[in-house]
Amino acid sequence: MTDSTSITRVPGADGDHVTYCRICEALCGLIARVEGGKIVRILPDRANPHSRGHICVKGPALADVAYDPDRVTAPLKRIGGPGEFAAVSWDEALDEIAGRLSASIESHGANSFAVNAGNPPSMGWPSSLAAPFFQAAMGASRMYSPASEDISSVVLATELMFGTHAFLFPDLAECDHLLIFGSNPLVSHGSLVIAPRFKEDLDQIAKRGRVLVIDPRHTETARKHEHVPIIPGGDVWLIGAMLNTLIEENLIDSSFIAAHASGMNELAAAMEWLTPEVAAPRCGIAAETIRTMARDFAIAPRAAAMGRIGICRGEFATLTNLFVHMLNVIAGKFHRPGGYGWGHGGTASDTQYRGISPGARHGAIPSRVSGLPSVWGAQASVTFLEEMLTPGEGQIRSLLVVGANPVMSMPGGPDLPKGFAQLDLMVALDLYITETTRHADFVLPVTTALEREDINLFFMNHMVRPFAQHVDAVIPPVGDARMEFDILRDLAARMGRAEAFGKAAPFEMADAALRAGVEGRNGLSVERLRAAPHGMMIEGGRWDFDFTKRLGHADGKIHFWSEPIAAEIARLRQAPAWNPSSLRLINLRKLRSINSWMHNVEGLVRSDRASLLMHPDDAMARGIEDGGKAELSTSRGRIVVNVEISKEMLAGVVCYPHGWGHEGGWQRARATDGANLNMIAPAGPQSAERLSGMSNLEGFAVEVRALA
Ligand SMILES: Nc1nc2c(c(=O)[nH]1)N[C@H]1C(S)=C(S)[C@@H](COP(=O)(O)OP(=O)(O)OC[C@H]3O[C@@H](n4cnc5c(=O)[nH]c(N)nc54)[C@H](O)[C@@H]3O)O[C@H]1N2
Ligand SMILES: Nc1nc2c(c(=O)[nH]1)N[C@H]1C(S)=C(S)[C@@H](COP(=O)(O)OP(=O)(O)OC[C@H]3O[C@@H](n4cnc5c(=O)[nH]c(N)nc54)[C@H](O)[C@@H]3O)O[C@H]1N2
Ligand code: SF4
Ligand SMILES: [Mo]
Repeated sequence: MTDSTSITRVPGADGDHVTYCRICEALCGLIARVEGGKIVRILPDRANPHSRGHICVKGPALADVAYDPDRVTAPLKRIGGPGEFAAVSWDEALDEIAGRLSASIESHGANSFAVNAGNPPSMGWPSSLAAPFFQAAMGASRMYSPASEDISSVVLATELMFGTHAFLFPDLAECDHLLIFGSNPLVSHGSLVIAPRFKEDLDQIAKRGRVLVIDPRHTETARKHEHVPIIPGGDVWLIGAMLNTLIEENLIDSSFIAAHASGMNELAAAMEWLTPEVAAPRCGIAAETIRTMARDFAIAPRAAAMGRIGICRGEFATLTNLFVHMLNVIAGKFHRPGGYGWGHGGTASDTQYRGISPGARHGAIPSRVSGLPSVWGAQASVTFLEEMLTPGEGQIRSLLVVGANPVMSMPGGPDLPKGFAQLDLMVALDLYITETTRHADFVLPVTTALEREDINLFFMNHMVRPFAQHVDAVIPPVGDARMEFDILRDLAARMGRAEAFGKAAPFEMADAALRAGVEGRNGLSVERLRAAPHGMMIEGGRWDFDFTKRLGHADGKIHFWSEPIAAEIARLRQAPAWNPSSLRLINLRKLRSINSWMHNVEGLVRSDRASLLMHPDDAMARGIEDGGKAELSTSRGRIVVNVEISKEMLAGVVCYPHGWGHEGGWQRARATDGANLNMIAPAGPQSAERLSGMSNLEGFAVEVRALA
């Protein structure tokens, strides 16, 4: 326990500083102890009423990142080949960038400029605003992000059914029967549903009722609960057949559907063929089990079904996510205690939820060459390279990368440098010289979470128990690092284009959002949060609002039927069966890693290793030994991987993490021996789901061969 009398708020002052982790969505409360101006320890903040002392190994490692000798702490300018940089002053860097970017945009047009914004900046408030504001300042429309490896399919499913992008999530606090499709919250700590004590929530649900984990791997979460093994990509069949059963056996909430939904009859007719018998061989689950799962779910009074990344990136990612939404609504689990629906946190308001801005609508900004749709304003990653390489109006000629590592995180990422080489200018804002930033003309140093004031604004509305926190910086910026927002506003000003950043500072905008939100009437404001450094629970009342005011379709209904839904169900019906002779690959998240960027922390990587998990029968059939090396290949190429034989895997399915196989200036990371999975993942515009532009990263065909 920390002694509250030693709490200080002055950045860099000795004593204990209250802060929170921004590595994953759990946003655990932290206490950073400063001595002699340096952080000497990071502890859990037991006084944080939301995380109540929960942290994982990665939280304390934020200090290792802050003080990492490999960290970029001065603006760097390229003086030679990739990775060859010299330190320059901020003025020199920003003036030269302003001049070159202005010239490039003047000769090639605003849409020759593109932004690639990554996951880490989206975890903070001012940092998440920086890239979109700069994009607007340039008048450019193309934004690349990890959305198409992460959330585009679920965002689109929500848009099609509800006419909004607000996230729907299960009420873990009161649920008694939870279905988890493709998520491993005991390792990931949850995504799009925020509960830092997810593990405890699941234990409580299991005590009251049941937790079913539908996953091809016997995961950490599956081991503690009821595991339903599934063939990768089988969820669309399983859930479709569960819907078919509910309709067939009339286990549907008819009065809710009559009042609030449209298209039920069309959907029912279109699902008639998708019986449990048809689905069973496609998902590897017996027809009777599918029926029982559907019935048990329907009759449980407080039940919810949630999905996450394991169902977001297969060949039918959007339809799978539509089916999860439909399962909840049709079985009568929507917007009720223990069920599934929107949150009611700090900034939630009917106006904020309702509708979608024109630029964020599905397909508003189609890709230039292949015409893949944008989702939520984001371009499909698989079009990035061709948009750099294909000549013509709108060819990407200048690029700003803010906290993204697409060479590691996008399918086909290792080919992106071919595109980077054609650019007039590439600027990156990052903590490290990475596989991506080593190709930039300038790398500009940014602050870590410990060096900035922040507020958990973006995350408030999908917390199981709404919570708000504002924190000050723990230490001043290390070296010459600056906040993304300040860097890009300064750069836009030097280009004479700062108006898009507006007059309001980020925390004034946050204050306005809080005051406009549901708790605004109760006096929630930044000032009030400043007075509660450990953060405060905000009792929005999860179901205490009129959900119909948030439905964005013109008819005010939840749509079960529309042209895209019809087309996807028809496409499913025609889908060829999987050839069982080839192996399928799924992705793995590990506790000590976060995507591609914490492998330079000795304490984390020492006992972490990228290995291909493989079922004993599959290994034996190929003469592969535990701990041996193997070649993992697809039609795109081959990588060498370590093999771990594991009964966790379903036979026929192998599993490997992304974010390994390092190059660049992070020396410890470079010494690790993994390989970049996105070198062999399906890439290029043909590989994506056409409807959402979602990358096909889950369950693709691979071959594995023993290496001597
Ligand atoms: N420690 C750690 N935590 C993280 C991250 C990290 O890198 N490390 N990354 C963060 C990020 S960016 C995100 S988006 C979240 C993601 O959060 P989660 O979605 O919980 O992430 P995963 O742990 O990858 O869980 C996905 C699960 O889906 C399973 N799966 C794969 N294919 C299928 C399938 O076809 N059907 C079904 N039913 N299951 C399938 C996988 O075996 C895996 O167990 O995690 C966040 N948290
Ligand atoms: N094959 C495969 N590919 C995947 C996934 C998968 O499961 N399998 N997962 C996908 C998912 S869900 C995601 S979210 C993406 C992640 O994709 P990205 O966001 O592109 O990659 P990250 O590894 O999160 O790292 C981004 C960069 O941010 C830097 N960084 C860290 N903190 C900060 C900061 O505060 N500010 C700034 N400016 N930079 C910072 C890091 O040094 C790193 O270079 O990967 C996706 N790609
Ligand atoms: S679970 Fe770990 S990485 Fe995620 S917020 Fe908490 S301490 Fe940070
Ligand atoms: Mo993600």
